[in-house]
Amino acid sequence: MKIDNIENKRNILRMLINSGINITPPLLDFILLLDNPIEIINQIIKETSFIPSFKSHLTENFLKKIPNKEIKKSLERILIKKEVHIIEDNSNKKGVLNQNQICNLIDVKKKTLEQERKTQVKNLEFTVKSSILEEHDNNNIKANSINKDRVKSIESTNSFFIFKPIAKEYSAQIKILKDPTGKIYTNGKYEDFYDLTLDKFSRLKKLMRKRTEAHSADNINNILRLSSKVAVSVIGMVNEIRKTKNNNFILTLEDLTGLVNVIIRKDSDNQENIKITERTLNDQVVYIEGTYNPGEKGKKGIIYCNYISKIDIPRDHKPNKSHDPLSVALISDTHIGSKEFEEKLWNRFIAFLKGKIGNKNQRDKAGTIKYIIINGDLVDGIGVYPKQKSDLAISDIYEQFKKAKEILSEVPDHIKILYSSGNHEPVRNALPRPAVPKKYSEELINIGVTCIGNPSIVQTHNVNTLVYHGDSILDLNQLIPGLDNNKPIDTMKELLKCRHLAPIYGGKTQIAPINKDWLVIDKVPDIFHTGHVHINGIGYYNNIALVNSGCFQSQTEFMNSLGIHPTPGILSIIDLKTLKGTQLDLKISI
Ligand code: D5M
Ligand code: FE
Ligand code: ZN
Repeated sequence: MKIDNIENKRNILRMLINSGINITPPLLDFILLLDNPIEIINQIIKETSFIPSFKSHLTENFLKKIPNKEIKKSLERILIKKEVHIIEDNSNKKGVLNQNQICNLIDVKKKTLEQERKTQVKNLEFTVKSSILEEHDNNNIKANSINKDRVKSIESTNSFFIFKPIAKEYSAQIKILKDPTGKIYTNGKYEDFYDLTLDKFSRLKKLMRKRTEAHSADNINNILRLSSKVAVSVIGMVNEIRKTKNNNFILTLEDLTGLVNVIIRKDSDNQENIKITERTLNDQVVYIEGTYNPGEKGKKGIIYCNYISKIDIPRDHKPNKSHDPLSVALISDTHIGSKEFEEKLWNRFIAFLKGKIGNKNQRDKAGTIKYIIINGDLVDGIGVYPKQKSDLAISDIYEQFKKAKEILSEVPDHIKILYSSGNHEPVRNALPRPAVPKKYSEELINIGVTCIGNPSIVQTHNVNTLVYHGDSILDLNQLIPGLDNNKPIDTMKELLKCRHLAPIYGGKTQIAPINKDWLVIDKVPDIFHTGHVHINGIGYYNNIALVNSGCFQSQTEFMNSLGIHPTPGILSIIDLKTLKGTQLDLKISI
């Protein structure tokens, strides 16, 4: 045996012992002849982690006495994938394994597979190909488009597989970095709105100044004093935006020193300027570069814009990640108490968390879930919209919470639940919202649920999630061309670009008059989680993972009248180590 084989053998034995897996010396020798034995052993370890008979008190001596049937089975599975490769390579191997042996092994595998099919024994699927779990890179993919043919493999209810969630081995690490609960008092005076706007502007201006180009932006009063054409730059809040009959845009910008008009011409050399302006709304903060043209004899001057930008998220933003192989499930809008609450889908979610459904990959994924964030509308509440009563199966708010406690008690204990308030919770509707008061949530707290306000920032295992119910998404969709309710991710990107969760006043989104603006996105999150629209989405923006968590409620009459077609039961999971997103459609097979 070659020196590197001896080293490999030691490593392999160490890996196996650490994983509690038995192997016989002949099988070990066999593996060492393969192309990449360490990789194969890694796969075996991964694949056999659910097989109870692999659990043993292992020593090297013990290894020799243990039958290796199951290891062999696992190996066959791997070999069938590698068969062509091995056969091609065989002529170069000087080891004991000949082509006949390999062919025999493959024959055995084929026969086993045949038999399995005949006896209708459902087996675990180990290939990634068969998984309905969709890994997303920088794409915004609709879960609805998941290929249904692949789905059949999800059903694998073999009772002999033990579910060992890795998340159980880690203690929860939760920090609530931002939560408005208990800090949102208002005097109820008109001046409170003024204070809020001042705070919004000064926070957003500070963020804008971090952009290198905006370092030397001037105050509006200084610009208005200019008496000749000169290049200027300014940071201002949009007081008004309109399109002229020639399809140019005129912005009225405001800062603490004055107001100035800005013209953005439709034939601007930089068409990006037009694209940004089309998506600019009142009360947003923008940075403008251009030429100031002083007005003649008492007329107001105007800035001819040649560059406009929003604060945005730095392109090279490096998100925080966890060192541990854990993940967070992001949900919202269960609407417990509503006749349309999809309890069957909820039960599938619980079964998934318990490792009772899903193929090997899906169970592995379920085992990594350490946290669940519920982003509002856990209960349907009472009196939230006209004629809601006829949509309610449980019309008492306390009873709704009792039911919530019942169903959340089913979540395995090692998973920590955070629960933030939506517009259906019994708290004030205006943003920011406090956590649900104890008189409703006491039983939830007793089972370990942490109640927080909305918006909040939650750190789980080093990763910061901005939790915002999403009330303003509908307003933006109505006002910005190209945005629509079926693509919540695009709207979430707009919110990130303007660094504000509800950039406009006066729409459906109520904002409380307080002296601090809780809706400014000061801190760039690692995960941005919204709900409310009831239509799921997953994507990325400058390395931030974006999730709109859909719902667990089917369409109500009210939604029907609004033309909203919800997508219940699509579960979004974000891996905290990689920030990769996974969507699982719980509707498909049970
Ligand atoms: O919101 C349920 C769905 O209805 C979601 O898609 C938002 C939409 N919705 C809610 N309220 C309104 C109003 N007032 N106008 C238009 N669309 C609305 P939920 O928060 O669960 O009731
Ligand atoms: Fe909702
Ligand atoms: Zn809502």
